[in-house]
Amino acid sequence: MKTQQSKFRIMIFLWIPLLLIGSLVSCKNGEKSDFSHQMDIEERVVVEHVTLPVFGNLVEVKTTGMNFILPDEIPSGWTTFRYSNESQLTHFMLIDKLPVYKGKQITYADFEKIPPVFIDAMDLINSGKSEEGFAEFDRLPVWTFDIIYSGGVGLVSPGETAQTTVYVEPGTYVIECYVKTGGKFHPMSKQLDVKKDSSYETPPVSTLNMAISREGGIEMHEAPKAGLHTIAVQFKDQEPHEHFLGHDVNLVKLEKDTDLNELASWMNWADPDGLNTPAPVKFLGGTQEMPEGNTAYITVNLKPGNYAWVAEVPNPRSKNMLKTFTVSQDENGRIGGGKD
Ligand SMILES: [Cu+2]
Repeated sequence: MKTQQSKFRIMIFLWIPLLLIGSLVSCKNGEKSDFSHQMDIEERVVVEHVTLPVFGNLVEVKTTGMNFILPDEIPSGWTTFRYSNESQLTHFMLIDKLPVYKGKQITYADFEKIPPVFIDAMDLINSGKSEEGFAEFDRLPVWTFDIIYSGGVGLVSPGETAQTTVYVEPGTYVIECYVKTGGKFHPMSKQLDVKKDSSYETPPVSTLNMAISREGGIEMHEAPKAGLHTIAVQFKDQEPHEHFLGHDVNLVKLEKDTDLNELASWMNWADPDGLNTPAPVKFLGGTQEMPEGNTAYITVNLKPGNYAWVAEVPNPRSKNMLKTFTVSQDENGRIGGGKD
């Protein structure tokens, strides 16, 4: 724990000059299989005329304002989170597994002490007091660094529905989103209890494979064609980046006027303009960060067009974590990597 805290402080120290510079400048692979062979489909739903398969237990999550609407308790095992954003703002749903600290289960009430620290820190950073802002993080409870980020659905734009399947262990969880409105983190969270169950142990079946790591960035060697895909995202490693969080994968629909540099800088919460709504692009889900060795499954119906995968990290392009690609009707889909 002490080591982690020291590392955290060192990272803050190293990171402050980067923030100041930034402020000055900008003030494992699954197996291929046909869907007909899936054993775990329990329910199907029609989304834009396509049936999305469900793997394991289906948990429907809805946002209608600054809220998460979902059951208070779900069974453990493979779980498909289908997240409908019916609000006017971009959100995501990150699944935090709360730790047991000194023999005591950390609760939702304990968790609620964290967002105000980030809000106060960001206020100071936004007013140019970066050093004071980062000093605020000393107020974080020590167990903050034992929270396990356990996947979830990536950024989802207003009016969109996205679906991601992850394995959830029994435990006490919080679902959260820390996108900003008016420069302030929402905050937006809900307690979720996961009870031990053995009904959902069959892993999803993927049609495409992706890996993400510090060394290779986002790697996806098969070009997706238009249609329904379940993409296995393997977290080959996981370590905090400059913003103290690990890497994740978000799907972006690119338009002719999309500015990839603007998108890249938006992906860093510590940038005063980062993660602030409205988002500069349309987000179509993805997976939140998971510990090394885990695999999340993104199920998406891809229409022809231009897209990007992007991680919510500072400077994603330099880390090969902003990858453009084209989805075509024919065999000519291609993966790109740095289109301007
Ligand atoms: Cu949100």
